[in-house]
Amino acid sequence: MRLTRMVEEKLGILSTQGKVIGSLYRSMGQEGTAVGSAFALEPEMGDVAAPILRDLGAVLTMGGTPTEVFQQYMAKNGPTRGRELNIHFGAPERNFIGPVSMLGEMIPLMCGIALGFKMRKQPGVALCYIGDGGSSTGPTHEGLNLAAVLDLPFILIIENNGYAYSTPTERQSRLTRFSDRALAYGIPGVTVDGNDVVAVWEATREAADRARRGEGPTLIESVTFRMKGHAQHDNQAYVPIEDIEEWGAKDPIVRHERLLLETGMASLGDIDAMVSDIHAALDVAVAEAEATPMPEGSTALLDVFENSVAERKPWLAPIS
Ligand SMILES: Cc1ncc(C[n+]2csc(CCOP(=O)(O)OP(=O)(O)O)c2C)c(N)n1
Repeated sequence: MRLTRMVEEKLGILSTQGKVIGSLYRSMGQEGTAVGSAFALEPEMGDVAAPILRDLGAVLTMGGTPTEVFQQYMAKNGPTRGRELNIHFGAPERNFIGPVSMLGEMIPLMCGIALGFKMRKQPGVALCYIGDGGSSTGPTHEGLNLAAVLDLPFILIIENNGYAYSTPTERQSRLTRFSDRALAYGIPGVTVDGNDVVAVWEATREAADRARRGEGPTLIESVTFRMKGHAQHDNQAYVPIEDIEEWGAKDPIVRHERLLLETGMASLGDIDAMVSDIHAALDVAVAEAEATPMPEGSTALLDVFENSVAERKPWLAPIS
């Protein structure tokens, strides 16, 4: 969680320096949801996650590196070689899949992966994330219904962070608990404190165990708060300041550090040392990303569509 926060803080600096291409999407306040859930997966059993914009913590937990994240944000010759930005990248060999931008579309897609696990009798579980806003889209319903009727090893986490861009949650749904939607699909639904990383871990672990036992999907609503605007350009003037203060006091990192200190699992010195290590590692990662060249312009049209399309259509062919 601390690594996630610090990567985004570094990105804030890079953005101010004009080095970030496109916008910067923060997940501040939501690290407990992303990290707790991804940590509950068992990559060696084949489990796969599909992180979206507020889930940098899941990307890093699954083995995405800060260097890759910086390269993506700077459109360098990194994971997607400038074809995609921010955390729109995946590494199937490291068990995380890059997102399709159209909100909700990852749900049927991840159901396909879950169906593959089931048909091959493999123990893997597919975990998908969606925001409160994205949960209103058609594919969310279609996907979850499909997962339910086919008893797929699938988990959907609805990250209820109070806003979808500027639309507050009460304009998104008449329900006060998104987990109540599970009833309509005939599957279990739980609401969890998304700022309690251990609670998120436990709920996801339980859902993964169920899925592995062949008992089908679970819907988890993680209640949290988007502490920054939709992206760097959004000053979230529409969010009451009292709400930001209230949720700031429930910061998932501070809460977990308190737990570690109170239970004696870590000392202040341990935490300080960890933060120093992260600082040093991120300096290296930024330097690596800055030293990475921009992708070759002549290749810009390759790997966007299937490459033979570029070869067949002269106007799509690489520019020489
Ligand atoms: C189908 C679709 N509609 C609109 C968008 C543009 N869009 C991207 S993120 C976003 C807000 C999403 O809100 P929410 O799902 O609550 O997630 P949050 O940003 O709060 O994490 C919108 C409208 C999109 N990507 N896909």
